[in-house]
Amino acid sequence: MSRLQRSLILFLLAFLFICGILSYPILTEQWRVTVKAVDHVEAVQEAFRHAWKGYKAFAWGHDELKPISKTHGEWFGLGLTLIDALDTMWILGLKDEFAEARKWVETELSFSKNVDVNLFESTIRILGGLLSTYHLTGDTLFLDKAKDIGFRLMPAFKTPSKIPYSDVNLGKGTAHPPRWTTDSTVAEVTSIQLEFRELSRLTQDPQYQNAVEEVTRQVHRLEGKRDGLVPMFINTNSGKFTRRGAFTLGARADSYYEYLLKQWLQGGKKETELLEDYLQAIEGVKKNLLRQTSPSKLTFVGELSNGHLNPKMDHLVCFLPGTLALGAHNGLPADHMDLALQLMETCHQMYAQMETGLSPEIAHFNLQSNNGRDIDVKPADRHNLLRPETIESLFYMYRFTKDSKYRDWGWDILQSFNKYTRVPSGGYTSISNVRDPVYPAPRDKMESFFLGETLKYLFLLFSDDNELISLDKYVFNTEAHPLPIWPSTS
Ligand code: DMJ
Repeated sequence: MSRLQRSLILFLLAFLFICGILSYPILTEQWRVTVKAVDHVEAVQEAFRHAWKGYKAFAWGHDELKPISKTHGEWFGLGLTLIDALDTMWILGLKDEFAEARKWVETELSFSKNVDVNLFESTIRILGGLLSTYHLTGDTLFLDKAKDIGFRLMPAFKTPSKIPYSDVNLGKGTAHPPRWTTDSTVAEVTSIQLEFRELSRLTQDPQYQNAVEEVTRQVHRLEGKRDGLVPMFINTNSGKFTRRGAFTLGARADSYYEYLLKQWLQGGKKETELLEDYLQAIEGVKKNLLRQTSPSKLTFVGELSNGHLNPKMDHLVCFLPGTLALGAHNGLPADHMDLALQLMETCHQMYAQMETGLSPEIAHFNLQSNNGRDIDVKPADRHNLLRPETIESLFYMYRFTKDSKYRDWGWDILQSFNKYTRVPSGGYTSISNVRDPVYPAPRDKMESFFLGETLKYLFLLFSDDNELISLDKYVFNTEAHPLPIWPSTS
C-alpha cells in the first residue's frame, strides 16, 4: 500500500470513529425512548388486565365494579363496563379478554328490558361502543346490537319541541324528562350526533340522522347564547334555553363544543354551520372565560354567571386542549394550538400540584397578586373519579407535536393511579381526597370510562404506531369510541 492509501484509510477510520462518538447519545436516546414506549404500553396492558380481573371476578355482566366491597353496582343493568371496554381490548390487543366479552354480548346482552336509561349516557357508551367495535372488527354482531339499541332510543325525540327527553325506557318504548323538570341538559342533547349520524349511514335509514340534526339546527338558531357560548339547559316543551346567563366549558356544556368540531370532521368538512359555530364559540371562550393565575400565569377557562367570572374549572374542561389541537391540525387558526399548549400545562399542573399526583374534580384558581398558590381545592371537590380528559388531551398533543414531555406527564398519572387507586384484589377505585396521600379515601367504584377512555388514551399516548386509530381517518366520540370519518362521495 502506498503512503497516500494508508493515510486515506487512517483518515476514514478516524472520521467514522468521530461520527460514532457524536451520534452515540442520539442513538442511545432513541433506543431509550423506544424501550420506554414499549414498557409503557405493557404497563397499560397490565393495568387493564388488573381492572378486568376485578370486573370479571365481582361484577361480570353488570354495569360497574365496586372493587373494595368486591361486588357490583347497577345503573342501566346492561353490562356497561363490558361494552364500554370492548374496543379498548381490541386496540390493546387483548384477544382472550375480547373473546370472552364478545361471547357475553352474543349470549347475554338484551335491550328488551323494562329499564330507564339516560339517552346521552347510553348513546355515547353503548351505541358508540358497539359501532366502533363493529368498525374495528367487522363483526356484524356489534352492528346488529347497535341497530337494536339505536331504534329503542328513538322515543326520546317525541317531544313537543323535538329536543329529546333525558330518559328512555328501552323495553316499553316510552320517554320522559327527569321527575323534577322538563329541561334537558344542553351537552346531552348535542352530543349524541356523531353516533346517530353514523347509525343512519350504516343502516341507510335517515330517521336517526334527521332526529339529531333537527336538534343541531334548533340550537344553532336559538337566542340566549353569548358570543357562541351556550347556556346549560334547554326546555323540551318550548325548545328554548332556560336558566340562562351561566356559561361554562365544564359539566352540562362541555361536549357541545367538542361535537361541533367533530361532526364537521366526520362529515368531511362540508357542514359550514358547524364550523362557524365552533369558531365563534372558541372566540367566545377567549373573550369571556380565559384568565391567568397568580403567581405562575397558568391559563384557565373560568365560568361566567350573570356577568361575574368565577375562577373555577372542572377537570372535564381538560378535553379542550386536545380538541383545540385537533382543530388546528385540520387547518383551523394557529392560535388555537397556542391556547391548547397553555391549557395543557394547566391541566398537567392540576395533577402535579396535588399530593397524590391526581387531579381534583374541580380546581379553583388564584387571581390575586398575593403569595398564594395558583391552585386551590375546596373540600367538596377533592375527589378523583379516574376521569380521562387530561390523558385524552395528552394523547392529541403528543400525536401532533411529538414532544415527549406529554408522555412523561401521562406516565406520572398512570403511576399515581397505580399507587393510590389500585385495589389489590382487582380493579381501580375512585377516591375522595387527592390531597391526602396517606388516606386518599377510596370510594369503592370503578367507572366504566376508566376502561372505555382513560386506559385507551394512555395506551394510544404511549404507542409508537401513528396509524393505530389515525386521527385523519377516525373521530373519537366523547366516550373515546373511534368512528370513521366518512369517505368523500364527490
Ligand atoms: C365520560 O362519560 C365522557 O367523557 C363524557 O363526555 C364526560 N364524562 C365522562 C368522563 O369523564
